[in-house]
Amino acid sequence: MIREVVLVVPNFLIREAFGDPAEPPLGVAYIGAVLEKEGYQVSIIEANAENLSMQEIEHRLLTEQPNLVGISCDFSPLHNPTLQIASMVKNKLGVPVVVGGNHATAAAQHMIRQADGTIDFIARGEGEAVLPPLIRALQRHADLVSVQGITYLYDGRVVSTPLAQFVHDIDRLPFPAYHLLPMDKYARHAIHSARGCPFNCSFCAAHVIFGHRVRRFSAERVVDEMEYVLKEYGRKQFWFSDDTFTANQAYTDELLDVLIARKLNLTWSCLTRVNVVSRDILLKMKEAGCAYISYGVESGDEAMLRAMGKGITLNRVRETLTMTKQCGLRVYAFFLVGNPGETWNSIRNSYRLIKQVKPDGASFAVVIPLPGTQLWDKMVSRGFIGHDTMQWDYLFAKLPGGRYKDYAAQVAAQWCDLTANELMRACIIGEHLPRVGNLLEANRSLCEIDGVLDEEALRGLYSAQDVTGLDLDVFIEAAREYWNG
Ligand code: B12
Ligand code: SF4
Repeated sequence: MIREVVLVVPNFLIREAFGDPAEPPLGVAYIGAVLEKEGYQVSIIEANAENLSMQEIEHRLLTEQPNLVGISCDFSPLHNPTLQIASMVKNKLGVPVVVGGNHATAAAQHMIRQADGTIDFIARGEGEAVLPPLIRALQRHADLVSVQGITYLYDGRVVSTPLAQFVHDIDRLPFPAYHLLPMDKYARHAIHSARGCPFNCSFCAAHVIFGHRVRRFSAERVVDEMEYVLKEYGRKQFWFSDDTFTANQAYTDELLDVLIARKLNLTWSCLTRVNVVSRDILLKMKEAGCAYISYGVESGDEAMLRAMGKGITLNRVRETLTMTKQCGLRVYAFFLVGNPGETWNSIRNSYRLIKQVKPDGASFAVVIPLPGTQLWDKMVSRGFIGHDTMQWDYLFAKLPGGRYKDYAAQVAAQWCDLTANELMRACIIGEHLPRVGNLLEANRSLCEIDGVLDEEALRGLYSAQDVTGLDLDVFIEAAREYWNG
């Protein structure tokens, strides 16, 4: 009889790069809420927020003695930690193990084989649609082929049943089970106003779980949830972690009206694209408490944007970023380097774009071929990568001081015109460009002699300013790129 379920979020082990976890994991929180509604006793071991070691996770599991364990493998770097936890659960508790999440869904066939019996099921797609029917089938000893969205081993063969339907009316989902999470560990609160993104960028895996059709929560419900989190947990800062927050501007408009009318006095931020905002929406976002917008710009090179299937033009990028700043919102621009076709010249075009539009901040990352993306399929077919060769453990994003671990760069260097070192260097310089550019602009008369950048003066500027976390050589190189761009 399955009555008690424990959901485990493995430790991301990326504190060095990101600091403490900023926001709660919504996936397991939704699943927990749905299972509780069906009468199960649920707890969540949030090993990431609580920074738990494998031994500590094991200790918690042995104390809880659940009848079923679910593990969240949303991110590819969690591939091995997930297998380790599954193996420990099988050996120590011997109860059914179900793994779900973005990476598990896209890599289901490979993962179930590799787990060699320690994972019983991979639940593909939205957990709310798969886990409850799976548990019911297990209780009744029913034929598993009737459960949609699962992958399992049967007689040594991998069986994958057809995907379950998307949750049709997401408004009927309960609020995420925040009470099961260590809420005091998060700096800000993540919330979703919709699921799905209609675009199809070659490097992006967001569609693996939510697909391309946008399903929205009602505006009232989203603001009710924000109010609930404010009252219960005192949270005043939110991040809409929707794939593309303004994908449906008519809906965003409605949501903003409700936010403004409720006068909750919250600040928030979101992630979106340059081609789905207008001046009116931006002004209203400001009025509703939006502090900054992160735009997926990806590149300042028109050919690279086309190659990524990004569906935006540089003109539109310039126009939107400028307009956003004019509307009183801060702007962050996300860039990727290392897509097929990347050269130093295309990277310089990204730097030029930064010089032109002056975002408040820029994030540069080496592209990772994620299972389920067009980039992944293409590079597997060209023989550069495969499930057996990817070393997911080495993929953690960044190290302190803006230095990058080099694995993603080594992988990407196989198909673009740059070495791994050059790709990493490109990211470090790009990330510092807005700050160095500002310093340079403010001290232009000091640093320029007859139209030429004076490197001696630059060194003086470096020692006179607070440039914490920035090496002198990066400062000089970024200043040169900015000056010559
Ligand atoms: C918020 C977010 C983050 C936050 C995480 C916050 C947190 N505490 O979870 C931060 C900023 C830390 C982050 C970091 C990274 N992220 Co991120 N992130 C997201 C984002 C935007 C939203 C995730 C979310 O909340 N979804 C909402 C919930 C409801 O959905 P869900 O998590 O998918 O959960 C559902 C299902 O997956 C499933 N499910 C999940 N767990 C389980 C468990 C069980 C037992 C079952 C049955 C089902 C199940 O059911 C859930 C409910 O429907 C997604 C984009 C997206 N659309 O998913 C990218 C995304 C998940 N991130 C991605 C990546 C690549 C990363 C990084 C590797 C980036 C980097 N280079 O550093 C790091 C990974 C960190 C690490 N572990 O090493 C990829 C993941 C793909 C992949 N194969 O790895 C995504 C899909 C983005 C993309 N464009 O491709 N990320
Ligand atoms: S990168 Fe952003 S816009 Fe492109 S498909 Fe992914 S979520 Fe949608």
